[in-house]
Amino acid sequence: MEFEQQMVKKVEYVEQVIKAYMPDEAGLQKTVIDAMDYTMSAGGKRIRPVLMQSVYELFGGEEEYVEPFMAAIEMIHTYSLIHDDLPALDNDDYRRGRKTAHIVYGEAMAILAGDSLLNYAYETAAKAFSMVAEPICMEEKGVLDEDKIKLLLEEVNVRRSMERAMSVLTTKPGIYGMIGGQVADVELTGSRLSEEQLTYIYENKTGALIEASMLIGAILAGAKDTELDKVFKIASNVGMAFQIQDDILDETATFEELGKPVHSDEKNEKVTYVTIHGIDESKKVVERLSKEACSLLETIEGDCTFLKELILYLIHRKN
Ligand code: GRG
Repeated sequence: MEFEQQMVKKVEYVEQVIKAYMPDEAGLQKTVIDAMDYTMSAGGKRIRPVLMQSVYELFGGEEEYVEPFMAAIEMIHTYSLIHDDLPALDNDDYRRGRKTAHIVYGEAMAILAGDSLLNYAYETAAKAFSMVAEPICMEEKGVLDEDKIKLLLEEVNVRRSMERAMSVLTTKPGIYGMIGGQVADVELTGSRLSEEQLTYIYENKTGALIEASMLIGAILAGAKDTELDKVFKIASNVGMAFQIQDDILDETATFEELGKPVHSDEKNEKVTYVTIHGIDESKKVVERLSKEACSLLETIEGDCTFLKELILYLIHRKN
C-alpha cells in the first residue's frame, strides 16, 4: 500500500480510538466536556498517536492496550494547544481551522478544558491496566503448571511495561519536559537566545511529547534498553526537525494551509531557528536531522518502511 493510503488508514484508526475514549457529554460538567471535544475533534495531524502506534508495530506489538495510551498522548497535546493559545500565552484566535477554545467558550472554560484533558489523559491511560488479566486471578488452588507460570510471567512483564510507559507519560509533559520548555520559551521571549537555550526549548516544548510517543510505543511492545536508546535518539531528531519545520511554515505557509495565523512568531517577538539561521539553512537542518533519524531506524530489526516515509513526509509537510 502507498504511504498516503497507509497514513489515511492510520489516522482513521486514531480517530476511532480517540472517539472511543472521550468522555460522554453529560452532567453538570457538560460544558467543559463539550469544550474538550471541540478542540479534540477539530482534526489535527494526529502525528503523536500515529508515531506511537507505528513504533509499537515496528517492535511487534499487536495488543489493544496501546490504544488508551494513543488517546492519552493526543489529549495531552491538545491540552497544550488550548493553553498555548490563551491570551496570557500566544493569544491566538484560530487553531486547527476553528476559533480557539477561549474565543468560543471563554477563558475560564478553556483553562478548565485544558486541565481536564491533561487529567483525563491519565484516567484514560490507566485503563490499559484493566485490559490485562490480574496475574493473581489466574492462580488456581494447588500447583501452577508450566504453561500457567509462563502466562503469569508474561502478564507481569506487560504490567511492568505499562508502569514504565506511565512513567514516561507523566514525566515528559511536565517540568522536566514540555512545560519546562514552555517556561523557558515564555521567560526568554524578547531576549537574544543562545543556541543552547533554543535547543533546550525545542527539545522540551516540542521534542518531549514526540519522544514520549515513540518511547511508549517501543516500551509497550517490549523493546530492549539498547533499542529504547535508539528510539530516543530517533525521536529527539524528529522532534527538533518537527519544530524547525513548524518555524519554517510560520513564515512560508498560508492561514488556509495551517488553519491558524501565520507569522505568529514575529507577532510574539519570538526568536526561532529560522530567525537565527534563515530559511535555507533551516530547511537543510530539517533534512539532515530527518535523514539521520531514518538511518538509525534502519539499524532496528523489523519493517521500518512506514516510519521512514512518515519522517520524510514531515520534512515536506505543508501544515
Ligand atoms: C500550562 C499554561 C500552560 C500552558 C502550557 C506547554 C504548553 C502550554 C504549550 C506547548 C507548547 C507548544 C504548543 C509547542 C509547539 C509544538 C507544536 C509544533 C505544536 C503543533 O503540533 P502539530 O503540528 O499540531 O502536531 P496539530 O494541530 O496537527 O495536532
